[in-house]
Amino acid sequence: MRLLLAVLLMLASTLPATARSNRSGDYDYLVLALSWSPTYCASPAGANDNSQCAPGRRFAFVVHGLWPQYDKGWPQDCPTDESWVEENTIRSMMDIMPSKKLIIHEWKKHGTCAGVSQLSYFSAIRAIFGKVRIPARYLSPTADVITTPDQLVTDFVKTNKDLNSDMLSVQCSNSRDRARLSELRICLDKSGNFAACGANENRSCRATTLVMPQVR
Ligand code: U2P
Repeated sequence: MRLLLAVLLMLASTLPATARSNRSGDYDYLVLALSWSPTYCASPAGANDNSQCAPGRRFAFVVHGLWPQYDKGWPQDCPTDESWVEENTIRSMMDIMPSKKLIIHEWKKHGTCAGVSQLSYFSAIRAIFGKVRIPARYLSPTADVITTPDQLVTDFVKTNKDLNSDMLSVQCSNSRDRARLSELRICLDKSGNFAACGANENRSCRATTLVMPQVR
């Protein structure tokens, strides 16, 4: 009997995050994922993405998404009666989230789990992105920025008085020595205040040199 219980507990700990509930609004904290657009645009996916990557689209940090998170794992694709995203809503977000497909995808996968209406979800993205101060050197670099993951975090902490290093997670390509920044994740509590990240953000970039390709 005890063995059966132990096996069941072990199995439960390996179930996907969505096993917890997938009920909209049931989550522990939020992540604002900021993508470094030039890295994305240099990737095969970016090559086909005109709205974000066509010549002259000089995006730097853009919003990837606002993600409700469990302490470990996250809910996704929660039931919704707002599955349609209006053209107006999409247009209103394109300046900070410059891809129609992404906007729709992020609402369906993550926004539906946030426990708020679609309009409130996109308003929250704008409000939270608006309060993150991007350090000047990352606003629109015209040459590649060569830095380190720690330096990137330090710069954000210095520029944002309410941010600490445990509230940020740097994501990069796999390489251990020289890697490109793919995104910076910023953690928040359920009220939208910057807060310490959970286990999902433990795997921060380990590269010794972090390259942030210049805006195009
Ligand atoms: O990291 C690769 C992709 O996994 C999804 N992801 C990652 C971390 C997390 O906390 N939550 C999450 O959903 C993202 O998928 P997307 O939203 O792009 O479909 C991320 O791109």
